[in-house]
Amino acid sequence: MTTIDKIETVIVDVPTIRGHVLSMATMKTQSAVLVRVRFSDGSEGIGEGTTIGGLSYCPESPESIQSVIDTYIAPALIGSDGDSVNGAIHLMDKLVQGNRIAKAAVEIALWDGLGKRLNVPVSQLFGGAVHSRLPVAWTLASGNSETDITEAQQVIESKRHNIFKLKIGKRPVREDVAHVAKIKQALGDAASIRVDVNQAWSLAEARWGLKGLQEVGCELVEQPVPARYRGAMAELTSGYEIAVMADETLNGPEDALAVAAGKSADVFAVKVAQSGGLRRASEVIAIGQAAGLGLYAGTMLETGLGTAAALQLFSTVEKLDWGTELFGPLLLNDEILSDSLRYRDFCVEIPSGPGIGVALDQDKVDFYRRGGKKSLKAVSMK
Ligand code: MUC
Ligand code: MG
Repeated sequence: MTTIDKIETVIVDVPTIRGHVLSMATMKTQSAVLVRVRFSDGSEGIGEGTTIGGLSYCPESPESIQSVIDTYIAPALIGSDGDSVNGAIHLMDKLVQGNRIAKAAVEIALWDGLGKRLNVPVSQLFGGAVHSRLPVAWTLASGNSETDITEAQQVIESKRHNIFKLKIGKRPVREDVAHVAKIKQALGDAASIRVDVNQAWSLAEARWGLKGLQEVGCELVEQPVPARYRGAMAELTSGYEIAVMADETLNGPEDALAVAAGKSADVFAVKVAQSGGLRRASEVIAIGQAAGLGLYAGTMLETGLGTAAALQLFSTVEKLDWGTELFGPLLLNDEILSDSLRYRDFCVEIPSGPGIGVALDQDKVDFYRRGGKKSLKAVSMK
C-alpha cells in the first residue's frame, strides 16, 4: 500500500498586476497556501488552497487554511492509504467541520499524486476530458471606467478574452450602472458583459440594480445580495430577465441543493475551493445539471496550480453554459509554475500531463514564501 508520509504547507504572497478592486477589499497581493504531499513510494502531489482579501471574502484566511492543515488534517492523514482519495475526504469531513478550502488544498494534492502514480491526468480519474480548452473570462476591476475600457480593448485585440466580469458594489447603485453602461457602450457586441456585486446590495438596491443592468445590456449578475438571503436571491431570479448567479451562497453540495430547490439562482458559479475540493465540486455540478441550471467555472484567483486542478475537473463537464473565469495566474505579477498555463484564442488550454499537469518553480516558491527573505506584506488591502 502507498501511504501518505508527509504533508507540507507554505504560504506564498505574490503581487497582483494592478489593484483588484472588489466591493469588500482591494487586493494588491494574492496569498496562496501551497501543499505538498509526500508518499511512501517516493511520489508526490501538489495542491493549493486560496481565498480572496484576507478574511473579507469568507470565513477562511490563508493563515487559517495553513493552520487547519498543519494542526488537524496532516496528523490525521499521515500513514493512511495514499490511493484512497475518497477515504481521505471522509476522514477530513469527520474530523474537521467546515474549512472547505483547507480540505480542497489537501484533496487536490492527493488527486495529483494518484494521477501521477497511474500516469494519467486527473480528468481521467473523473471519467475523462471532453474539452481540450475552455473559454475564459477576465475581470475588469481597476476601479476606473476608462482604465477598464483600455484593458478590455487590449485583451480583445490580443484575442485573450471577450467575456468580462465587472466588479461592482462599492459605489452607489446608480454610479455602478453608469460604469457598466459606459463599458458596454465602448465594447459593443465584441464582448459579453457580466457583473459581480460580491453581496454588497440590499434587496431594495438590487431591484434597482438589476433593472438598470439589464437595460444597459449586462447579461448576468453574480451574488447581488448577501449569501444568507436566499429568499431575496429567489425574488431577483424570478423578477428579472438578467441571469442571477450564486457564488458566496454556494458552499458545497448541501447549499447547491438548497439553492436549486429554492430557485435562488439561474446559474451556479462552481468553485473548487468553496465546494471543498474536486469531488465536492463535481457533486455541486451534478446538482446544477439535475436542476437544469446554468454552470460557470468560478475562481478564488488561484495561482496556476489551483487553476490547473480546476481545469482538470471542468474539462470533464460537457456543458459549461457560461464558460470559465479560470484566469487567476494572469492577475499575478509573476509565475510560480515551471511552465505557464496557455491562454489564447479566448480560451485556456487544459494541461495534458499526469496528475493536475503542472509543476512548481521551486525558486519562485522560495522567493515568494511568507517568512522568507523576500517576504511581502501578508495581505495588502486598502
Ligand atoms: C468572486 O467573487 O467571484 C473571481 C474573479 C475575480 O475577479 O474575483 C473572484 C471572486
Ligand atoms: Mg463572485
